[in-house]
Amino acid sequence: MRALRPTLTLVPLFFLVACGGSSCPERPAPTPLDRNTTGAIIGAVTFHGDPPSSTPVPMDQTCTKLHSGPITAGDALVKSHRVQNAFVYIRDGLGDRVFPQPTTPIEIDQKGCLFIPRVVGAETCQEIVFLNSDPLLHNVHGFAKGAPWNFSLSQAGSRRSVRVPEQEAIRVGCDVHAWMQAWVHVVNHPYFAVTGADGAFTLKDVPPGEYVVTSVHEHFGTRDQKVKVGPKEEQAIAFAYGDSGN
Ligand SMILES: [Cu+2]
Repeated sequence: MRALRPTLTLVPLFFLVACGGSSCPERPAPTPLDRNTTGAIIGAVTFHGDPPSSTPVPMDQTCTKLHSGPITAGDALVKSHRVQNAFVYIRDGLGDRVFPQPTTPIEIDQKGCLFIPRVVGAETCQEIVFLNSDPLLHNVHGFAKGAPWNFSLSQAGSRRSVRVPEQEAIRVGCDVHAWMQAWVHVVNHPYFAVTGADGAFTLKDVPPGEYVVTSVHEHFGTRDQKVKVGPKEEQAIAFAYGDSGN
């Protein structure tokens, strides 16, 4: 007769996902998307006039040692009139369409005592992983209106996830290092982009329709553009900040 062994139920730590007290229900069945008719919205975000400079970062000694050159916050990156880190998304026009829940996580690293990247987009309830690549304590404080979160990532390699159930633009900070800041823009569909150094964006697989597309920048503010996308059309729009703001 075999000896009875105690059964241990182990809950791996990585299954403990913070959701700020709100639940993330399964999405209803996605609305069929006919890819034979979908189009695209492309364009660029520009700034005209004297380009603002990114805020210098007054890092402490420990964090400064992780860098070899000058450090800026990356909050106002403009090069050749092109605006980096603008969040561009379809704000209106998708109606009640439901899209498949994304299964790939978004990652934000805490590296060199900065959040990298500084601006991300995510879908509602998509896994957002925060990790710490620095040999020191960081904290992740998400100032979400509905479901704020606040936890520590104590050492290099520490990671923890959140899922945000509501559409919201969330400022994220580190309570240990006051200069650390990131923005997580949460929407309930896949039509969003964060501009790179060339200021460009592409929203692919857009169903035919009339939309309001919005650009959000943490310093330059919000701009709207209306656009009509016909079957298989690629429509170009532009967002301009600064002197000739539209
Ligand atoms: Cu920190």
